[in-house]
Amino acid sequence: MKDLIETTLQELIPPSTSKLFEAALYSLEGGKRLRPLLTLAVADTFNQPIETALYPACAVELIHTYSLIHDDLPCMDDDDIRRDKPTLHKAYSESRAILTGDFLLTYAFEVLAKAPQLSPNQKNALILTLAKRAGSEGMIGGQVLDMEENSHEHFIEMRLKKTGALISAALEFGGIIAHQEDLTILQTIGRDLGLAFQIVDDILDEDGAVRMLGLTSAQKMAEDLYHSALEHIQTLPGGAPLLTTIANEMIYRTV
Ligand code: GRG
Repeated sequence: MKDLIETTLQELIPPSTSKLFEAALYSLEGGKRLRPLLTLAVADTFNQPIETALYPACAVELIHTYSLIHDDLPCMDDDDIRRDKPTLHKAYSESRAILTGDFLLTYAFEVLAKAPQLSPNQKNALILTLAKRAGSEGMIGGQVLDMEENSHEHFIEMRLKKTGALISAALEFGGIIAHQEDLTILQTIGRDLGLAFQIVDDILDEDGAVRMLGLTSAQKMAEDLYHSALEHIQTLPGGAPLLTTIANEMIYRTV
């Protein structure tokens, strides 16, 4: 499945002489593709052909990559390394990093609008879902809380929005593509898995949740959330073994 994601990303952003595409490809390279894998796994769970989910799955990865590029900028987290190589603003320039992030964000919505084999209603639902999850009530709202607010007070809310919202979008996408009317269970899984994923990230960075709760409590919180997500995953058709595997990889990752 990861191969299909890579091939589709190459189709969407082919190697070219464009400086923008060159920088976009540089940043896209090396991601684990967890979010697009979630979309494909949910579509597969509901017996939907994977091909119909590829463009939407890649749109989520484009948004995720844009968020990493902008998050790494000197005015945000000021990071030097991303995906095992220099961050985009280090390898190129700050202006190129801002514009490449802007391009990936904009292009994600173009990719949804031109996704093959989906109805206008499905595309509309995908666009609305991604806009909401990536926007002020989701990822950007979470980033604002992270940068500007008392992070202790907003401990859960910040993590749910900053990280959980896009993971939820990835799962909801699978449901929309598979014509599911009720996305509540996918949203619940997204909430638990997204929060657990961010707490694991805090643990690996020895930051955030660890400073606030201590290592043991942070680990217990991540475990509890992961098991809650698993219980919900197991109520999906066939017990959703593929989704279980990806959820497991997200929580028990070593990098
Ligand atoms: C600046 C618009 C804007 C948003 C920033 C999501 C986010 C908000 C910033 C990303 C920084 C970060 C480390 C967030 C925590 C979530 C996380 C662990 C991201 C890394 O995701 P992986 O492990 O990365 O899936 P790869 O590289 O494998 O895709």
